[in-house]
Amino acid sequence: MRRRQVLQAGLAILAIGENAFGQMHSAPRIGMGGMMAAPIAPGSTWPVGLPLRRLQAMQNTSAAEGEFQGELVAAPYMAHLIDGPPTQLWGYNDSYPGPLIELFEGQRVSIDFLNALDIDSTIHWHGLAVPADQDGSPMDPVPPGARRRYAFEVPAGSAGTYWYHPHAHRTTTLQVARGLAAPLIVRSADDPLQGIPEQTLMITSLAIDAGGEIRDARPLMGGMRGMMMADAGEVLVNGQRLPTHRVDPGATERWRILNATADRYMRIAVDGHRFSVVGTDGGLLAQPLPNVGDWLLAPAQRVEIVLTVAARQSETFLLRDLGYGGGARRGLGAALMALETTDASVVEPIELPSTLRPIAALGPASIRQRVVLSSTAMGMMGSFLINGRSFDMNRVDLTTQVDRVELWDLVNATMLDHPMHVHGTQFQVIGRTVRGRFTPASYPAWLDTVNVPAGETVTIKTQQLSPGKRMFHCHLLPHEDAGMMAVLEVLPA
Ligand SMILES: [Cu+2]
Repeated sequence: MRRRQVLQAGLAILAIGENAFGQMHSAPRIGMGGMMAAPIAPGSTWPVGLPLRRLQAMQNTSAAEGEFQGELVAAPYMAHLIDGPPTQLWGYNDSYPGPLIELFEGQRVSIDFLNALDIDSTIHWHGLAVPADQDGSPMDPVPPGARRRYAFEVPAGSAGTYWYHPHAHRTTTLQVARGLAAPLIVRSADDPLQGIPEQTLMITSLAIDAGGEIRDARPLMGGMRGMMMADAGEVLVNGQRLPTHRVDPGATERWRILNATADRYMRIAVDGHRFSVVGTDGGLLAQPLPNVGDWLLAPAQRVEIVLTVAARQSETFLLRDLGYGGGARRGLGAALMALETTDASVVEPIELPSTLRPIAALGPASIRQRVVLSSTAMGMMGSFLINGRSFDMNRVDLTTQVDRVELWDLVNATMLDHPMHVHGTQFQVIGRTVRGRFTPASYPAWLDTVNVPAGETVTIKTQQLSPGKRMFHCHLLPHEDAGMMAVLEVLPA
């Protein structure tokens, strides 16, 4: 009891220290120094150290075999996040994060959506290959007060960790920053990691001012305000600030970690631990990637790791964002979650299988496209462009054909990193070119979002499986809203 109180006090001090770093826009590495007040109301505190909330899966209201039915309402609601005034969030079904949707490969899904906000919204099923007209793109807005049904089939082989969020024209940042984001997990009947206990860790950020209001979450016209917003936010796991996750010493767990922040790069690490990476955006790797110390998680990316906790009783280790320099002002770093071992006896670790799930080679590419990311003369303050143009949903910027395998060279001619996201498919990174020197990717992985570092070229192999117009954009959401988005038209084969 006493030890626990001491620990929580320690976490509180740590949290305040981290806040100080966030406020000072300072070094990418985090430290313990700095004792400034938290950026919320005087006398209010954000509770830390509470037991990690386990996200509950949304109930399937269909009794039919192979079918999932549910309802999502996007609406403002009052949430009690801090020991202080309540905060008006925008939530799916009055929850933050929104409800976890758990699906199975091959399932027919139908989700009724009611937009109870006062602006257009959509639901984008990030990373899932659903038909273009069910993808919740800005071309398909759901007006305030309107309902629509999203219907699609969960693709075979798509088991993995996804999320859903609004994708309305010019207001995606606003809507995500106010709370509209939620995890979606696709399961397969033959998961090779089935026996390993699992946690979903949904990382979001929220900026709350002294009155309990969401700060700086307004539609953004340029990059500058977005930067301010990102720097000011508190990073939360499953909607909680620095929660405590208790496990038995020596236990092995599978964590699905989602970067669902609007615009924050994170480099994930656990103090005193190394882990195996077993999956990326689109699901499992072919083989576990062992002995990993930290992992870059760009905005919108997911990673699945398997971690064997130290065989030591009653100790605390922090899951951290170590910070990342490549996004310029975005490398802040933060403590995300305390991993605390119980005083139970040490349990036996679970061995990982040597192979997970084969990753199909996409076959030879029949065409190579060049996609240049650039910025206007104003640079950081102005617009970011794709092939010299700002987003116009009435224009087609790139074309492809159903099933055609293509190489895309994503050339970043700006001074910032951009996490680039292609709708409707999962692609593979072939390699990176830095100062003219090409380095092939060392293992295949399914991604829907790839970080393209400043000045580098990332080459991906990609294929679209159904016709229609798809979005291709930067997932730093303020960049997307400011026009760093293109239309990819997929023509019938
Ligand atoms: Cu960008």
